[in-house]
Parts: sequence; structure tokens; C-alpha cells
Amino acid sequence: MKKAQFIPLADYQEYSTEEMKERSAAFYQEIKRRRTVRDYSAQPVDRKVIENCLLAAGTAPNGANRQPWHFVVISDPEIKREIRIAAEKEEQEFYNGRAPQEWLDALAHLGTDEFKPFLETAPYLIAIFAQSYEPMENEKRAKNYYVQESVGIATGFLINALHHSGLATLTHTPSPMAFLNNILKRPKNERPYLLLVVGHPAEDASVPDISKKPLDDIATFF
Ligand code: IYR
Repeated sequence: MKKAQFIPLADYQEYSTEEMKERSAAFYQEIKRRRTVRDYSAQPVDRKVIENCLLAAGTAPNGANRQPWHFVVISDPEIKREIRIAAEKEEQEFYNGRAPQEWLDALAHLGTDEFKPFLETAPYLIAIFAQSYEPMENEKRAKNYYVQESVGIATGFLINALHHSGLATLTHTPSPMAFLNNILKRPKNERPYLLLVVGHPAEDASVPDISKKPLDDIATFF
């Protein structure tokens, strides 16, 4: 067991109320421009941008600081193709039988279907894995905590960082996603969490005409 060791909170930045109002409003304006994009251009993206965004994701709060995530960044066209073929196979079944009608009805306004060309067009796919435990010597396992929450928060940080850098993303969840372990050679303790598509939008990209709920609907103040 490791003993707690503390250091001063040196990096905390304090702002006046006025500055806080401005900063929070500016952040909202910035983040509300984010849209889930399904049409990508092949325009390349410097790997350093992706690296910075992954470092940002890795700062996320998480259970017992176990950082139970692994990010696999794919730019290799052959691997992207393999992923597209495997994902479209699952999606084909999803859209043509596996998904209950109620689910298909809920998706109808997004115009999604089983064809996933963006898995090949976009310059990067980031496969996010959740580590349910850490393997140790003699087949022992060190348990991780709040894995889904931790990886969800890190993924949120990542999407935010990519958006802030000027990139579009798509959170893609082909189901089931076990094929990602095989293609990307990830170990048994890792479960695919989601597949993030990253790049510049195509010039003629369009997005569904949808809106977000107003504050009164999403929050209650006592
Ligand atoms: N995974 C499928 C279906 C899908 C499900 C939800 I919930 C969405 O918000 C969007 C799509 C697909 O990617 O098409």
C-alpha cells in the first residue's frame, strides 16, 4: 500500500466573478459549435495535434488514478479498411434485424445507416479501450474502479480537445465491437469503449437539423 503524499496546489488559477462569467460564456459558445460529423475529407492532420489531444484526455479524473484507458490511433489505410469491413458487417445486421423497431425509429432523424465510408476517408480513427483490470504476475489481477465513468470522462476530454484544435469527430459504436481487439491486437483485459473518427469535415458536409434541450430541461437548482 502506497502512503499519501501531498504537494501544494500550485497550478490553480483564480478569476474574478466578471472573468468567470466571460470565460464560461465563451466556453459555451465554443463547445456549442461542436457537431457530430459523418462526412470527412482526406485532408491530413499533423500527428502532434492528436498527441496533444491524447495528453489532454489522459488528464481526466478517474477511479483511484488507475487511468484505465488505452487509445489506439489508426492512420494506416489497410487497418482502417479492415475496421470498416468488420464494422459494416455488424451494422448490416443491426440495421436489418438485430435492432428493435423502436431503436430504428429513434435513429431515423439522424439518417444513419449501415454504410460507414468515413472509417476509411477520415485521416484518423482512435479506438478507445477500457481496462477492466490490470494483469499482474501469476495470473493475478489488480482491480480498476469506476472504469466506465473514467473512460467516459477521458473520452469527453478528448472530444473537447479535438474540437478545440479545429477537428471534427464522430463517436461511433458498432455493436458488438470485439473485432477491434483482434484487429488491433489488444489484450483480454481491455474492452473496446468506442471508436472515435477524427478529421476535417468534407467541404459539402451536412449535419442533421437537431437542437439541444434548454437549461430548464436539463438542470434543476435548489
Ligand atoms: N451504432 C449504429 C447505430 C447508432 C446508434 C446510436 I444510439 C446513434 O446515436 C447513432 C447510430 C451506427 O453507428 O450506425
